[in-house]
Amino acid sequence: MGDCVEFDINKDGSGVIHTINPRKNYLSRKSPRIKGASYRGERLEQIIAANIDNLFIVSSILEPHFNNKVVDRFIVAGESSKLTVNIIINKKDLDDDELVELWQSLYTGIGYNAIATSVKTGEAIGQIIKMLSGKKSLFWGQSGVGKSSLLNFLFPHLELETGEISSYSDKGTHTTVTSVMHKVDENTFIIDTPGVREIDPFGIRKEDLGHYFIEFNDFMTECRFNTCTHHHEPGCSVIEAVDAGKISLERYDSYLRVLDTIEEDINF
Ligand SMILES: Nc1nc2c(ncn2[C@@H]2O[C@H](COP(=O)(O)OP(=O)(O)O)[C@@H](O)[C@H]2O)c(=O)[nH]1
Ligand SMILES: [Mg+2]
Ligand SMILES: [Zn+2]
Repeated sequence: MGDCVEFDINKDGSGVIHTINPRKNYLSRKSPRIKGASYRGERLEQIIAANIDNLFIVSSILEPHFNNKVVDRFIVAGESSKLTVNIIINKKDLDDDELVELWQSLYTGIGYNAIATSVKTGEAIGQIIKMLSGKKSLFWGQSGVGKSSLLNFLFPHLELETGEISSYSDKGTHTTVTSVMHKVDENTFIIDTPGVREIDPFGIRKEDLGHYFIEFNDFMTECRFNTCTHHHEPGCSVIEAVDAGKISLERYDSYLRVLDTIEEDINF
């Protein structure tokens, strides 16, 4: 979805695609495991969308509860796909404890554009509309966080269904994930994706993962070993930065969790 193609029009009006232009970027993941499959087959790369100007990782502070581990996995997928990553924390109206501000400042401190919104009050939604105009944007996040509600608020004519239950069956992973691209005007496109429960950043090597936790980059070059995975190695500057409070413990913990799944899953 989202590829730019060149095509010829036949006399009868049908078209023939002759060139798919190179992709500026694309977002992919490993195809979900098929439950009960007996073979230990290779999980193939699945392209979710191509040539995206802005990725919006959408979460909510409550209902469902903000889960920074999930957000960080989305960030890794976005960074490793060379997307411009933005973070939306929605349902700010439900937050009595000012938790939104804490998470927002963590992510803005790293350098991300993190926006706290409420579809109920309309707060900060004007900020988003400016970023969407004339661009191709992808809205990505768990089911129920308010992606479709946000898009309806911004573009009422879309009339997207909201409040639907998760597209996943109770049994879990054997489901199809389909994204829908909405044309808002001549140059503005939004891709709305149903809840994606499991994100497997595709094809990331252990020693490369640190690059996708962008605040690690300042320190990584100082690690004693250039193959350092910032896990246990002596002379690791990332671990030193965590100990010194220069890298947040929450983010480092996310990093370790993603690292762990790479060890289990990827064989090169
Ligand atoms: N309180 C509150 N509820 C919201 C907000 N945004 C969405 N919702 C509700 O959250 C539920 C899920 O929204 P939906 O847009 O379908 O989420 P999606 O699965 O991410 O597309 C719906 O019942 C919405 O009315 C918000 O900012 N505040
Ligand atoms: Mg939706
Ligand atoms: Zn290190």
